[in-house]
Amino acid sequence: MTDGAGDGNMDGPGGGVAVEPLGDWRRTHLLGDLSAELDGEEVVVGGWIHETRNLGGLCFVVLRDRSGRVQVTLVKRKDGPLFSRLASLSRESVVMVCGVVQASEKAGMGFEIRPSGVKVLSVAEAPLPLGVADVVGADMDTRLDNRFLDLRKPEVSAIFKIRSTILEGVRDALRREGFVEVHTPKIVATATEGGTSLFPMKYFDRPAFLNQSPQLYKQILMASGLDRVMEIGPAFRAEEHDTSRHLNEFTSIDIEMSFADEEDAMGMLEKAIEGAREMVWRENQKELDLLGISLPEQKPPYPRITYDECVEMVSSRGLDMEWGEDLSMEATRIVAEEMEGFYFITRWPTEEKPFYAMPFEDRPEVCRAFDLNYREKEVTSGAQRIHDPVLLEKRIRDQGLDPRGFEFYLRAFRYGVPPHAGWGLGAERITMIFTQADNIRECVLFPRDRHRLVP
Ligand code: AMO
Repeated sequence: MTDGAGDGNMDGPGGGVAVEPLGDWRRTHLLGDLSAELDGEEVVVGGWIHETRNLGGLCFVVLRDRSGRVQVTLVKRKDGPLFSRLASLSRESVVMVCGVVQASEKAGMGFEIRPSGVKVLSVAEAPLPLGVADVVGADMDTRLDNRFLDLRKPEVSAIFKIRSTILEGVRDALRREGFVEVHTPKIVATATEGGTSLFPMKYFDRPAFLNQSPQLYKQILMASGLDRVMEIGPAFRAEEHDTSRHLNEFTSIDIEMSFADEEDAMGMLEKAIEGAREMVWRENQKELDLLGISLPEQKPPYPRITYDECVEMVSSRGLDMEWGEDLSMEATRIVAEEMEGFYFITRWPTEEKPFYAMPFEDRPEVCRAFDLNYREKEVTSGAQRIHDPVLLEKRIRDQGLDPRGFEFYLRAFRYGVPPHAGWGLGAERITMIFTQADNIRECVLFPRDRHRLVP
């Protein structure tokens, strides 16, 4: 490996500092893997210049990568050109450093790197639109406009590391239960969750929409014999909401399972969430510590309360509520005060839920639908579905929809389909709970909301 200082230079954009090609330099370690135990070992590391303290004869450069930070110590008298090259670089420039790990009681971490070579790979312009090392928080819009910089803060990227583990934990739990991961179309001709919240688009010369949910497709797959399917994918809702809980594009974790009712689906949801919780607990202690939080301790089974009981509870607290209407924010808050953490609300009014929810045989005004809430936040809805094509077509009509638009879906129920149930869990909503984020935008890299289409 050649010493990068001074060879193959090209003038960079940042104040005439030369940048160099990567060449044959490769990292031997991530910064977080270094320790005083490697005393005397030669290493090659790469990262961003987090901060520089130049004391004249001595310069401390703190390098940062995804795993941590390390101090590189330069001595002017000994390091000559290396010193001037590294000490003068702007914050957030990207460098590789080759050097020796030196145990040192004076260094904050008990060791430092004494460099023998440096490669400047990219020079950051100054001033930065968003400070990375600053303790003072920027407003949400500035952060999202400069998300790539925002994510360099470990407490911001921690959320996405946890989100990644949540998805892995859910996937792992479901695969163990025999679920097949599928991908259904996002460009569709029909509404599933109600016609008002669709984003229209043009599909060549035909009108089409961005899908609100894989609902119809995952149900069609129950007629395919795949038996248990799961999908993690985007869902689009043209809702005008401008809240801390709603996005216009979110990631939906969906399942559908055959020969099952809503109770089976609820049990599977408990397994999925518990699988995610255990995996985050095992793999993300560092991120949880960074965020200064601990995971919810509640284990399944989660308590269940019926819609009827909710109405009773809410009315007994003096809030006016008609049987049949959705739970208002205020009503949900009252219920959440009684129920801790995760809880299911079951047996919803049939008219309150989508056409595909299965009504109870002996009380058809109530259906086999459920929500899972965490405190006052809804995280999942699900149901046992209607699998009788005649009843299904009637329910589509009852809800003012045109069955002709659903012909491709109804067909799947005419040639043998088992009873089935499933749910949709919002990836951002569950990430909010696990990371204690108070705004859903913290849990999505590039949010699409009422105002935000870029970046
Ligand atoms: P629902 O419309 O309740 O049900 O959505 C399921 C879950 O998706 C999440 N979610 C959202 N997250 C962020 N922003 C939004 N605008 C948003 N809308 C929904 C929530 C919600 O609980 N087909 C059914 C599911 C099923 O029955 O299988 C459905 O889509 O966490």
